Amino acid sequence: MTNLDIFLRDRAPADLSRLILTAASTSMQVRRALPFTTKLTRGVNPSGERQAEIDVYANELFASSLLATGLVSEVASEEMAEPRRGRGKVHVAMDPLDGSSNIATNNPLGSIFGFYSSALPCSGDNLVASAFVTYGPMLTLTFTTGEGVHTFVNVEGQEGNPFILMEESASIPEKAEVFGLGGDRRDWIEPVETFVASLEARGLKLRYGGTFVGDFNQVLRRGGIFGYPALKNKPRGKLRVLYEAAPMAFITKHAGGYASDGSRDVLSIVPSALAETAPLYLGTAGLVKEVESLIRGA
Ligand code: AFP
Repeated sequence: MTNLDIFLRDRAPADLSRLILTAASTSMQVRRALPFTTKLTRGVNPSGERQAEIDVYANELFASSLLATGLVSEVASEEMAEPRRGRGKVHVAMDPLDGSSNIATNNPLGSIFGFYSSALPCSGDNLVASAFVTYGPMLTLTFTTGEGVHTFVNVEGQEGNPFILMEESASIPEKAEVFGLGGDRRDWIEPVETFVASLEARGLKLRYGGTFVGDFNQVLRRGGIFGYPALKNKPRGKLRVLYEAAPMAFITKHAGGYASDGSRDVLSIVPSALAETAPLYLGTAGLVKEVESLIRGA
């Protein structure tokens, strides 16, 4: 059994290792708090979405634990209008609790982190690492520092660091089995409607639970495509570039897949605002390139 701290020691720079270990240990506190933080608050986040108690709680825990390392220059979050400043070098952008509208229905939830080498907002080309936590039947941490995509599972009560290696150097299967696209199907742009009809004709299974992280795990393991497309009434989609799309695109790239906004690589997008959104299609490279050329050709 390989513990997370031992694994990172040989494979990642000390500062990134420390930040990934901090996100992992803090996620255990978030998981323990889930049963007690299921309600909505009166607050709204900078994207105008109602904040659940767990959004606010997770945001506070992750922001303060990451800043306490002394390695962080700023922490920007889906739940905060302005970043919090630190005295370190790494720029962190996070979605502290992804899928909070799923907590009441006890569906998978997540936390997403992007570790950037440049001041925010900036493009995903400046990512040096990214990670996501899945609060599902198991508590898992999946990350890359640019050398493969690795998943660790939380095992309480055992020797050393409580995160144990579950899968090393994952790669997204070329043979696609599943698809999941968000938004109301009536609002999908025409090329997306055509694309999904062809996936169904090829026998791919629909897997969409309403939490990006949970749905992405399906694609990572079984091959296929996840997306939150451009909608007729929302041409820029819903998912935030800095906090959600770019960090997951970085993991997709290092698992041999591809991520597009319909016209270009998501990692090349230079957002002009912290909470800027973009359409997103990611997963098996061949499939994503297919929908990209349909959209470009439209
Ligand atoms: P919440 O955090 O508000 O639950 O939103 C989750 C999310 O950002 C992402 O995880 C999902 O893929 C997507 O939104 C679900 O959006 P729809 O509810 O419009 O399908």
